[in-house]
Amino acid sequence: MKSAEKLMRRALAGESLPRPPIWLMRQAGRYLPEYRRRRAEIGGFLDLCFTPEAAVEVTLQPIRRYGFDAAILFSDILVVPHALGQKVWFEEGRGPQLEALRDAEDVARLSSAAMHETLAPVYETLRRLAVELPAETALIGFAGAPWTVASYMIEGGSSRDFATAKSWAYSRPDSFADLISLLVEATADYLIAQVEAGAEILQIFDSWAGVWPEAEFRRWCLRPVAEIRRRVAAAHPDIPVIGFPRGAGLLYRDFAVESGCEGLSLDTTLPLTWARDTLQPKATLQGNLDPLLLVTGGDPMQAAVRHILETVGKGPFIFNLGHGIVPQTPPEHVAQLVDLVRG
Ligand code: 1CP
Repeated sequence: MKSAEKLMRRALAGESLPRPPIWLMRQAGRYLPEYRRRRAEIGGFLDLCFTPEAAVEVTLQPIRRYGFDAAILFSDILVVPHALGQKVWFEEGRGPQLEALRDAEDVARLSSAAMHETLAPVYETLRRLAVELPAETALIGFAGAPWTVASYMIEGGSSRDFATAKSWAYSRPDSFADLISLLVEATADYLIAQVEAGAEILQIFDSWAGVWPEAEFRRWCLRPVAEIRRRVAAAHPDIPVIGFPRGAGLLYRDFAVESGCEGLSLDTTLPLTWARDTLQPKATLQGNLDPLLLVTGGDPMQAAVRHILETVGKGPFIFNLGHGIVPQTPPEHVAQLVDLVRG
């Protein structure tokens, strides 16, 4: 099947479909026993990302089980800092850890010179997926947005309040801007290379976009993503991009108008009638079931799914969660969700 004919691509082209396509953020991962087995065999998380045979396998696991309309490349947003020369490691149960950047000199030491070489296994994974996926399944490539990736680079891992990264941006905006520019350039090149390896759709995850006041949201989230989107379009005008400015609230509207993204992934908290009236005329919506309702299952999940389908399901729309699947999700609930949406 040609890319443009796949349900995901039709939805992103603005078509309203009789039933919405469905895929789930973090659809590969720890809630699946077959993922945990493969992960235990291979050892390190980055080894899993950089071993094409294994990364292809875990990408395909949820496709085999549930027949989602899209497969998302198995990798992580933090392969970019790794490829720029920063030390990144994953410890069981602790999440990602990085050797934190402290100042302008640390930023100046980063380099994209070896990036494509380091990321070559990711491109190989995409090439193999493009061959192995079922004909109707779209292949999604992705990257983190500059701000979200920068937050991990400065905080040295996950953060509750982003105090170190935000303070740097407020007190030393010039060196912070240098880091964001480097990430804009590297991320655009990385996404373009993913398309050349077979990605048919791209998603840009700005998971921590919701922590900024308006002016800083525009400067550090919206403008960098719009610049990446512009560069990808210049190289590959036919590839749609889904933006995910999680937590941006009313600023989702500015993002819809100015980012250039065809798709808008809605977080769990965004009011759906507002999204339908304000955002859906401008972009294909994706979302936004609470991942914890997928853990709960049963009537509460069914009622929420019905509400989403009734409000924004007429399209253009892609069914998804409002954030990634959590590890305690029962795999049977995912099967029930897929039946319900396709029902
Ligand atoms: O132990 C393990 O097996 C590692 C758990 C894990 C997995 C399965 C991590 C570490 N990353 C991933 C895969 C991953 N990460 C994918 C591909 C799988 C899929 O979607 O099916 C994708 C798209 C991501 C993206 C990602 N990584 C984001 C953006 C989306 C989001 O959830 O907000 C972020 C913020 C990360 C950082 C990261 N990597 C890993 C973890 C546990 C985290 C989150 C840490 C935190 O909450 O701060």
